[in-house]
Amino acid sequence: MSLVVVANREPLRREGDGWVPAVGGLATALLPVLERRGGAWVAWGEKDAGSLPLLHYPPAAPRFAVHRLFLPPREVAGSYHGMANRTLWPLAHYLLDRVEIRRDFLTAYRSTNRRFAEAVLSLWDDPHIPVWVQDYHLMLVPALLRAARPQGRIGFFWHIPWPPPEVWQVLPWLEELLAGVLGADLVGLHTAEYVDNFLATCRLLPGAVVRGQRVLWQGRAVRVEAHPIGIDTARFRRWAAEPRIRERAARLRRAAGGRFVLVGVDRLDYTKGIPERLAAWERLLEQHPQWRGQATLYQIAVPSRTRLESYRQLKRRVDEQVGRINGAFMQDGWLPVRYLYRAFPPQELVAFYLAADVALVTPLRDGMNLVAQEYAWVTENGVLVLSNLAGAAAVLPEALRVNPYDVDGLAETLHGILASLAEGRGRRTWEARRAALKERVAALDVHGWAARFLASLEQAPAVPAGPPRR
Ligand code: GDG
Repeated sequence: MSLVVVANREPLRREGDGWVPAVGGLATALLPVLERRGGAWVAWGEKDAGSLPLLHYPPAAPRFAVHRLFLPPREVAGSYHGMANRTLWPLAHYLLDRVEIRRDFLTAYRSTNRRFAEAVLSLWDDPHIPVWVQDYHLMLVPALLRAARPQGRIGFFWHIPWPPPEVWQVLPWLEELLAGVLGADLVGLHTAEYVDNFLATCRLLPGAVVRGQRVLWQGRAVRVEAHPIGIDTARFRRWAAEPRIRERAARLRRAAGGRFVLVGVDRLDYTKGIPERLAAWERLLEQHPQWRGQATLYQIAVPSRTRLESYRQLKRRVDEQVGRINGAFMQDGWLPVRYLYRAFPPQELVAFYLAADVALVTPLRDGMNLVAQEYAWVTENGVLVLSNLAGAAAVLPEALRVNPYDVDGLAETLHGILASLAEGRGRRTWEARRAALKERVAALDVHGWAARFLASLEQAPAVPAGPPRR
């Protein structure tokens, strides 16, 4: 065994009688690493962990094991649906009026984090084997592991934005959570901005000293680095070449009827800016009637966190908006919005990417946003419109950047893009941007992401910090 990954989500999903890799960045990035190195993945076994605590993978010639934890439903309610999704998620996305501060959430979070840490400790027999803890569900785990194995090699990656200290100060238990994360040797975030914010937040922690990109804490030096995540470029290239997918893309264009297709692909989450995007689309159709009958927006919204009232509310809002826009503008079989509220396998998303002249990736905040990279990588003649508040904007500077809150501005930008495409203006510039973006996405490939983080984690430990000077 040579690597232990700890994440809230398991990396495999059921298909028929067997298990196949889950869709999504983390499983894609880390399953091949685990297959190569051997190791273990510790996760919440959401459905049936009681009866199936251990899975070996790949089934024919197992290389690693998935340890699936059973979590009592009450604890899931407080820790996952509570602290993770109703406190930390909105806070990290700067949406302070949605943050719920509740002590029972903290109590449950402490106890699930303890269960995860105990599961790791039961199989982590050699402190040289790196343990890599993932994301905001597990902030206390690094310190729990550190307390039990002072010499252990522990990494932590934060997948969502890390806001500045002024935002974190809303949280009464910031110190406890931050001390939890600082149990790691290496903390990874997507961008330099998040790294700066993380370091600035550590200055709020009594006893922590920030030196360059290190935090001196309890006699150790914790390194903090930007490691922007990418996509599996080889896989997306293969999908984009499949005749079945290309035919599907052509059908989507024909079904749309007009000249132009736009696409949005998001989990239905209030951070993704879907109502603002639809409002911009509505504004455009009101103010520039020449696009009626000519341009169609495919909006895919993948159901997400449907147990939470705020997500149900968002769904009602989006349903209503789509109904209103289609009711107002539909004509002769043309629909301004084609709304799909369901999940799609990623290869089918590729058909939408190939079909679209414009992708609208306009989150209000986003740690990275992989849809932006997927579209930029796959598209052959499209334009990527990207929120300047997504982590992806830092790594894809050639995208056309917008402020997702500025509905009028977004409507005018879209009008400008459609007009330039319709008139064939600026073709060279769009081509140059597209080529530059493809190079960026190639360099960010997810296999490199995992390799770079682990290489940094496995470097000789940082020089002992010595007593902190102030
Ligand atoms: C978090 C952070 C950060 C899309 N539709 C379906 C589907 N997808 C895939 C996409 C894409 C992924 O899901 C979505 O990734 P994002 O990055 O856009 O967003 P989050 O889920 O919020 O992820 C984010 C990421 O972690 C990685 O660090 O970039 O900022 O919020 O790859 O293709 N997958 C399935 N069905 C769909 O219908 N199964």
